[in-house]
Amino acid sequence: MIDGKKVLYSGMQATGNLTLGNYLGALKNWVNLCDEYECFYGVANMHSITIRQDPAQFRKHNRDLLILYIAAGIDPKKNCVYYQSHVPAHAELSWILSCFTYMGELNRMTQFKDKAAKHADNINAGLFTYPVLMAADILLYQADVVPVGVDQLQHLELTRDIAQRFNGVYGDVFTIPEPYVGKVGAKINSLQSPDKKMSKSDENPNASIYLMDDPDTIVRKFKRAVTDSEACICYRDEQPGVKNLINIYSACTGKTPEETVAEFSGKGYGELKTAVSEAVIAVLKPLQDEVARLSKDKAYIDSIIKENDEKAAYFANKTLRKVQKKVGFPEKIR
Ligand code: AQP
Repeated sequence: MIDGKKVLYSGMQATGNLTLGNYLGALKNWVNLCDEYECFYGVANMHSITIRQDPAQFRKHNRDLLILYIAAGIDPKKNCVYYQSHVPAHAELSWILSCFTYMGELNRMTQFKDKAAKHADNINAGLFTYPVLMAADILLYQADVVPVGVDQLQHLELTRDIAQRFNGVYGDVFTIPEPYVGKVGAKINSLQSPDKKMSKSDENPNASIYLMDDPDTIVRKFKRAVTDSEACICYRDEQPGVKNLINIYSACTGKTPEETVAEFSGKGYGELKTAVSEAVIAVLKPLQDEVARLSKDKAYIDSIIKENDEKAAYFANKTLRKVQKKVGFPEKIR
């Protein structure tokens, strides 16, 4: 608890330009949680280097992501948006927690198996211990809740196990985090392989709508979106491409999938694609304008980075010092 509010932690990796999936599935909902919780939203850049990044591009993606958090509506004066790499306590706690995590537990993580298969030429130790760093992120801020997609539930379970194990030895040091069970965001799939999720690191640019795509690009990508030969606007698993378009339209307009199906009854895929493009453009335009405005204000963004780094470090160091004391590290002479 901070000032009577429960603490919420989440983050995104700066692994590329954000997609519509990141926005509708996560960021849009994060904004709605800002009043109810004391939120810490990290730019998870230490996680990002488990996959090779081009330094110049990576630096830009870091800043763009932080600006997007603010442009989307997270008030950086009330909540905390910060770079994970600016708070060394993440790395320090991660090391300590790795001594409370078993190899067998990490071996069971499905995301490691998936990412190792995808990046067979770079199966580094960081990819393997990624869940321990994620546990440190969450536990440093004594988070009560963590909004996670289904793909991250296993990591959150492990975080809880590590925290309970540590508390079992040393007393109540960590708050045991719960998955956030409010309204979850839409799951958006690839426009080219609609059985896979839309991903910012997808190599095919036509598979994803990027948040900064201009209207012509958005229209073109939806025109090329994979559908099927059923010629029916139905919401069912057998038609993953059409189902995905309905999900996107519904998430952008606030309608239910059933209402969307009724609206397009008897119409063709072309009409659906045009309407989806328009709905997406309408959602992204104000966001893009705000990003453009904030990007020009270097002094403001720099001041936010400094302030929020300090805020994050204050809470993180409090937990870290407690942990260091519990395990028996000698106190620093000040
Ligand atoms: N397609 C999606 N639909 C709904 N939600 C999504 N998220 C990601 N893709 C979709 C949510 O966005 C947040 C960002 O998570 P992340 O940056 O830590 O990485 P990720 O989940 O692995 O996202 P990407 O875009 O697929 O990144 P890469 O390509 O780097 O692996 C999370 O809350 C996630 O659920």
